[in-house]
Amino acid sequence: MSHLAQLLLAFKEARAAEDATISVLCTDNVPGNGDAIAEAVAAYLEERDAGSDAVDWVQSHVVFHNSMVDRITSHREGDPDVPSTEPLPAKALVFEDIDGVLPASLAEQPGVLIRRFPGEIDEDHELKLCIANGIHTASVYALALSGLADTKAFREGAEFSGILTQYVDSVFLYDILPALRAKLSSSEEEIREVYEDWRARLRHPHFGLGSFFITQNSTIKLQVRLWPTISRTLRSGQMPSSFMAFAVAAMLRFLMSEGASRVSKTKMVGRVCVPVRTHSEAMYAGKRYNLAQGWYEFEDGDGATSAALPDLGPISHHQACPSVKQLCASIAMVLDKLEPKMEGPRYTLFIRRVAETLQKILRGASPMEVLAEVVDEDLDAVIPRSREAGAGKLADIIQEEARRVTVIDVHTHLFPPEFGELCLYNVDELLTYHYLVAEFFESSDGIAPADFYALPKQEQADLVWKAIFIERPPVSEAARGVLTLLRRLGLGAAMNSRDLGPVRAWFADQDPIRHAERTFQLAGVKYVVMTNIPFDAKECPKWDARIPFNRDMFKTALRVDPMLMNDWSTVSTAVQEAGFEATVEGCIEYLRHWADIYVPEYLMASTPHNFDYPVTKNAPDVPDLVGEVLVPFARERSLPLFFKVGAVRALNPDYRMAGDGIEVADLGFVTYMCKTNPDLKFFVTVLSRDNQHELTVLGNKFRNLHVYGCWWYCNNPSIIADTTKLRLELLGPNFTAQHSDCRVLEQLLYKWDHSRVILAKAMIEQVEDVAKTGWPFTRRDLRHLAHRIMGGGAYEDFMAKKL
Ligand code: FIX
Ligand code: ZN
Repeated sequence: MSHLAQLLLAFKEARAAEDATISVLCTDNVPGNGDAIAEAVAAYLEERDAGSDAVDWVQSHVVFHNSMVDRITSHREGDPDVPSTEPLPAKALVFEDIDGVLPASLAEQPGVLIRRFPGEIDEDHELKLCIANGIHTASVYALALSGLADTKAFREGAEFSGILTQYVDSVFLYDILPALRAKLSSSEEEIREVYEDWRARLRHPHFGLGSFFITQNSTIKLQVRLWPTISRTLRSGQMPSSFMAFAVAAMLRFLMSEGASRVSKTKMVGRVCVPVRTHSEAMYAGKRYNLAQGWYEFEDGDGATSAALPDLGPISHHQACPSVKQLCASIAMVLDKLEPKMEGPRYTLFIRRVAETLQKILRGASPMEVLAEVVDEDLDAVIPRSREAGAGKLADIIQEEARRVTVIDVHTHLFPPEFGELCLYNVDELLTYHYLVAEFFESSDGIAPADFYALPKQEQADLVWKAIFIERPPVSEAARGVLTLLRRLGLGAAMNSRDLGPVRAWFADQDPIRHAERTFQLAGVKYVVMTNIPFDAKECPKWDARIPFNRDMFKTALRVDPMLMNDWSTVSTAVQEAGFEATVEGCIEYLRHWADIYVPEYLMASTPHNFDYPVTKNAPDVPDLVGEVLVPFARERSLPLFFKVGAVRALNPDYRMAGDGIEVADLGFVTYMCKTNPDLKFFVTVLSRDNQHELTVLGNKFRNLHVYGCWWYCNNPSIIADTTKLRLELLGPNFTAQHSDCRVLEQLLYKWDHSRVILAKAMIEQVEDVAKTGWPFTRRDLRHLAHRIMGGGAYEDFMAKKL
């Protein structure tokens, strides 16, 4: 501190800050760090220069900003000198600047936030302590005891990643979120954002800290990271969850020493539950651990916590395991010391839960086994209705399940990155999505569609950006979508600066295959179904070249619109060009040829305007392509027919792709098809809201009909909400609630993000009403519901159904 004080004095003497203010920015991790430094500097100056004006000068010329730093960088595997990289946290650096002396440009830096109001930064600290740090502290003792030496155990694909993630999600949902919701002025959304940011880091492939390293200073960490949540929960009259009881039990088990092998008064030796044969001795913060031999040195602070707990020595003989009562007494000794002090029946019950969990571990169950049990019990526990107080009510759980379920997307226009230019991604493609282009024509300052389309893509994108996002407030669903997805990609700061340059540069940097994988993962999409068109001149060569791609991510669909339209001229030309005869049999051969290449999920078409079937007006020499080709072929290959009903193509031809309209369709043909082909399966979605009711009833009348998706002009929150509620009421969990129709890869992010929220709302309304009857819904039921209507459960069920 003396150096800083001397430096400031030097500035004073050099008159360096006559008209300016000096900002001292701390990058340590202590709350109130600016205030503490200000005090220390003042104390130093007073002592050194008593009577001088130095203290006054510092007070009037220097601002010591309180700050919060959140950047934990571990090192590259095998090379301690190279820092590992992870995505920038949303709040990497937060500075308090009540007087507004910091330059505005600082806040434009990615990850930097400026807090201008007193108390704001305290909320940032509280959020970080209770969420990020709290989650770490709730996890690492169980990890260390399980021989998992670092938090890489959370990464996708790691052995316990699934269960650990469910665990921390639950600690957040049941304990941390409600406690913070009651205490802070931040909105629930803000609190959730902090958690999601942290969760993504914890699971990120380049993130991971030593579990033992994080176990340090355990008693203090229990006090500052978990106890605020536990005590607030108890004070609000609620019970901490069984997950929180597990967190405390695991920590206390870690702090139980082998007794005899105490290294010093405060340094002790503990024993892991699951040794790791391949491990060699390692160090953390001046202490050693050896997972092969199963021991670790640790300190709990002053030794008092461990002293309150039974020694591990005698417990190794199973009979000697302390009773729950004995454990309760020990645990109470530890928890009674924490502030604020707790008492009362709920506190006693919480201690009992911790003791029971601890006893299971002491009796030989591994922490991961015990955790699996906790997760399982939670899945089968009856969930309280939302009108009842506390966390983990129906609404919370449904939102959570809808947020986390991995979805399948049954109809898109996406292509795998291996298909080159057909795989659309990046901000220019996003801005020239036809939904936005149509909005642009509504708002544009006179540019004719033909002139617009004549421009290069980037210029089109610039015009759309300017018209929809800069010159007018972006409020439509399609515009909101762009903003959502840019933020989800971590481009929020660039986007808010309204400059497309950095955004374009970011996209240009992406490796398409990695970018696609990451986008699927971020959007929580398991697979998408493409739209594969044998009549398409751009797509055919990709298939002719047999380009390999990831079929687990991209499934195929054989699109046959010209056949459905009975467009004999297009069909016969294509069939002949492919080397088959222009006959009914030739058409079927043609479909066989493409089906063998694609291996499609279904045959699909968008029914033309005024479509009707059976058709009466065909020319006598033209075959009935639906009845003679499509239907027999679908039967031969057991392929469902997948229809999209109600688009009026080229309603405004000048708008080109953005010019399709909508009609209220006659669904008579759906009834006819379902009735006359009871052995064939049909999927149907409609474009007009006015057709939704009728279609839902048809879904209720025909066991070979599956209703899916809210398509295009129905893919707006207000319509999705109504439609989904209606479907739940009439069809139960037997429909596929949504498909995205994405054309540009990153749209998966917004279309699914938005849908998850709105589908959850519809489920909540319906399930709450059912729950009023007293039906005991469990979390397993609600997970099942989300899986059926969003995760492909109902779709795959229908596909497998025997007719
Ligand atoms: O027929 C379709 O598959 C439609 O989804 C498209 O034609 C339409 O352009 C679209 O992208 C709607 O979302
Ligand atoms: Zn489509």
